[in-house]
Amino acid sequence: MGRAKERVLTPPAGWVPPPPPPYSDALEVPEKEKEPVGKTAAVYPDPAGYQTSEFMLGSIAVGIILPESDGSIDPETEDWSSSRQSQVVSEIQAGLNWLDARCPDANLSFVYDQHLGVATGYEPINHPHTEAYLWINDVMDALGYSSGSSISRVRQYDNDLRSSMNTDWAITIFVVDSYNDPDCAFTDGWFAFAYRGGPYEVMTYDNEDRGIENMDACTAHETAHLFWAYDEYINDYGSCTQNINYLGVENGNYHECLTDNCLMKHAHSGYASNLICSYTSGQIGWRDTDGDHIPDILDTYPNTNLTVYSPDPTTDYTPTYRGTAEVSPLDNQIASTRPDLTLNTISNVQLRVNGGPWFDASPTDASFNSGSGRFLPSPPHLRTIISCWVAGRLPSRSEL
Ligand SMILES: [Ca+2]
Ligand SMILES: [Ca+2]
Ligand SMILES: [Ca+2]
Ligand SMILES: [Ca+2]
Ligand SMILES: [Zn+2]
Repeated sequence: MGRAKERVLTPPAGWVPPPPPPYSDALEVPEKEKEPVGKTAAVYPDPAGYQTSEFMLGSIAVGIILPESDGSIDPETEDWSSSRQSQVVSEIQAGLNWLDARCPDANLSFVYDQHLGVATGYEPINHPHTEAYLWINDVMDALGYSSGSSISRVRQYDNDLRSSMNTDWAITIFVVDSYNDPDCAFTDGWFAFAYRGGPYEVMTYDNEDRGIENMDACTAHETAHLFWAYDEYINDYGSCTQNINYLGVENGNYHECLTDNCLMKHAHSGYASNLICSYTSGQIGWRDTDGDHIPDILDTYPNTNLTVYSPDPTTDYTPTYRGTAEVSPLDNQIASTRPDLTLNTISNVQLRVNGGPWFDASPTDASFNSGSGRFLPSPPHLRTIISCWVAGRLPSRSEL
């Protein structure tokens, strides 16, 4: 049976092809990479290895990695100059400082680990964004991370950054040189993307037609994705009810339900107008329902417990009382299987007997995640009331 010849239609004069379907530049980490078990599992209260950017509060280590093609695999078309590399770093820092300025209560701080010009055999800009793993694997290999997928390599790097820089979170920002590229975009038209929840975002030097001078806006937008923000412009998987983030905040400013400007709706005009809508704020963990300047995620009381002394009453004149004080994280709405996290710590535990003066309990562990007090009580035939006061971000007390 013969096959019909393919028909080739000539478009009428003046015809403009329809734009490609709009894609969300926020990617979901593949299912098998989402919550790997084993060595990355959480040791309470530390985050699991896959929780590198769970909510945007506290200190953030930022790896800035600029791949440099060396011609060993692909023909070379780009070469960084040090002045353009400096531009990239200062634009990124401006974008992150912009986020800090939007929410002082988030207490954000950033520390940087810069790798400007890591050799790769590929010319990243001459690949589709779906092949980013090729050059990411290459540069992560050069940085000492040579096993696993590109996501897992960058995660390992993020975790190392977090521990060496002693921060709450870590993210990686790759910037691909696009200086000589005609459309300043990957071969499939993408020019920036990020994984929701981390571990990395990718930008091109020129941000398509927006120019390096607008990389700060792009950085703020992509970094919000790393901390679970959704896009609000029309896109292939957006909806008003999508709500996968720590607080479970819906995408209420998605273009179908609300038209407010926002960093996540119009990255550049939202940025220029200093606009982050309340939905995006909630998605990245900035919501403060009671307005006391302590974000909801950290606005929790520690749990305290004094252990009843046995026997009661006792004839022991020097009984040792024990108790525990623990931070109590808010439920993590991303998934019930993901550990709940908090940045709160127990800073002090105090005791008093029968309304007397407060005195410090002695911790039995260095981190004060449990505390015990030793003291001489009043004569044991009298009823003794022991009070425990725990200072965390918010104090808590219990009585025995
Ligand atoms: Ca090169
Ligand atoms: Ca291109
Ligand atoms: Ca700028
Ligand atoms: Ca609050
Ligand atoms: Zn986006």
